[in-house]
Amino acid sequence: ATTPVKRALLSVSDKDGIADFAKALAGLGVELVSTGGTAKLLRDEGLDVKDVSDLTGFPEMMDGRVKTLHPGVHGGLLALRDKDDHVASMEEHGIAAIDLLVVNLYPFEKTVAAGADYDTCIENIDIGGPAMIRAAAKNHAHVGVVTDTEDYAAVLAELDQHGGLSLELKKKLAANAYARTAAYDAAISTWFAKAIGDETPRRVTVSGTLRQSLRYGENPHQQAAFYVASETVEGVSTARQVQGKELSYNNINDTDAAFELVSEFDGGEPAVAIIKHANPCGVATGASIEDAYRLALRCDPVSAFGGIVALNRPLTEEAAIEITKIFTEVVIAPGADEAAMKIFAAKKNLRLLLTEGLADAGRGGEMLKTIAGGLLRQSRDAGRIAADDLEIVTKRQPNEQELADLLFAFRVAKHVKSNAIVYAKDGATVGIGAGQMSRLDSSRIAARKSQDAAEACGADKPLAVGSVVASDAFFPFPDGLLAAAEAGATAVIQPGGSIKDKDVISAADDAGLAMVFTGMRHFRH
Ligand code: 93A
Repeated sequence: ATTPVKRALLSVSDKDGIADFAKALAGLGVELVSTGGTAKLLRDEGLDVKDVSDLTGFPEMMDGRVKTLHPGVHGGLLALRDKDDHVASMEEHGIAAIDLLVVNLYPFEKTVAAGADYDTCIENIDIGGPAMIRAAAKNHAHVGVVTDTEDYAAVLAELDQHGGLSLELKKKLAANAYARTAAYDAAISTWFAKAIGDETPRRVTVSGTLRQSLRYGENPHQQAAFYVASETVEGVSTARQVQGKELSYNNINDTDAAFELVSEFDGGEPAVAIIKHANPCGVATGASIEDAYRLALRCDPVSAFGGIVALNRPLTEEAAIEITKIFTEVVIAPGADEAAMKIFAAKKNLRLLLTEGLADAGRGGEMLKTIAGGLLRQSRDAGRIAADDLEIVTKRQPNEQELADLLFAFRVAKHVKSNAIVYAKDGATVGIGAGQMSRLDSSRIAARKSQDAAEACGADKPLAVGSVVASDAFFPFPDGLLAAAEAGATAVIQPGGSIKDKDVISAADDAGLAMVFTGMRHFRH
């Protein structure tokens, strides 16, 4: 099952490491065949290389669209070496067996990510490469197929030690090769659907590349791994971990929630979000990042224990001192200064992730959720409410501070699992009710949290007194709203749109509340 490698075909767009790899192959006595650009590079490195056109008897033509699509190549990849009639066909047609195929494809994904125009994207659809990859992978009993630069070392190691490739490695390479062509076509079909404005393509394809196998999933009996998409977005998938234990499944999920939330506060003041179980237990803006952290922590210091902290500014020494006062699992921030890093270094287990900047909260993209036997697909909730979008529905208008807090609270509520109720005051949450089946229960929980927070910080009245309240969806009845008024809220932000809106508005008027409608709902499940 170990097959020798006498001839290798190398055709790569990403030329990283190819010269060294080819040199090593040549050193092992392997004959090299290459397409134009790859052949030129290898010759410049002093290697002896045959042109693919020597195998095909055709020049590369049509801007390179046709270079390897020929029986001289595909026969050499697909022929069964142990089948007489296959061998006879090779001899009859002068086809040379190819034992190792090294191909990486035209950079379609990168071309799209760079915002290239339609024609450029089309030109970057590789045809010959995937055809060769699929052929070689089908014939893995005889052919090794390398589609990732990171596999060069493993191939060389086997050739060096065993003088050939083991069936085990060839199977592994073949499986990865089909995953590569599948991902490639997934990227093309996704781009195409977008380019023609098809929001509901007949088929959806998802792809990702393994970043990290995880010790377990949400629970220890669940197997898990972390895959990253080809499209890069600032956040947990692109951040650099500078210290701490390996991230767990729940860490990654919560860190994502935390960073997405704090990225809502891009242009504004320093902001901090503390996340537990994918819900914020405190979010605040402040004069400084350490100030914002203290205020975020004040909202629910009990839940913040073992939480995930996201910052919209680089971590400072002062913030690092504050954060390390309690047990925190992960901190993610767009940078950290030296002094802050020193303080964190003393907490070996604390994971610190650094990003280059914030995520674009208004970006598009899609969300996928698996259900039993299927997938649900929707566009990302990129909705952001600004002051101009608001409709004031009560007799009383919100004052300037209330208005700012309403917008803040609604932006936070977008990141709280439904039903979401968020009390906020002076740019900081003071009570959050999440994930309840009734909006009234979320209201009650948020109010209770604000009492607990008051007790914890020694305030003489619940923090919700004099606050504003946000609801991710409309109040179906006045009860939830009245609970908020009772808790001390003076202004309300909610989507509106209930058949009982009239009753809710008059209840707000009776309670002296100011209320605004956003016309946009932010369910999150
Ligand atoms: O335009 S293609 O689809 N037509 C082909 O016949 C073909 N054969 C290999 N592109 C083709 N390739 C691709 O060329 C390979 O997948 C590789 O990405 C690239 C290498 O070209 P060069 O060696 O000229 O840089």
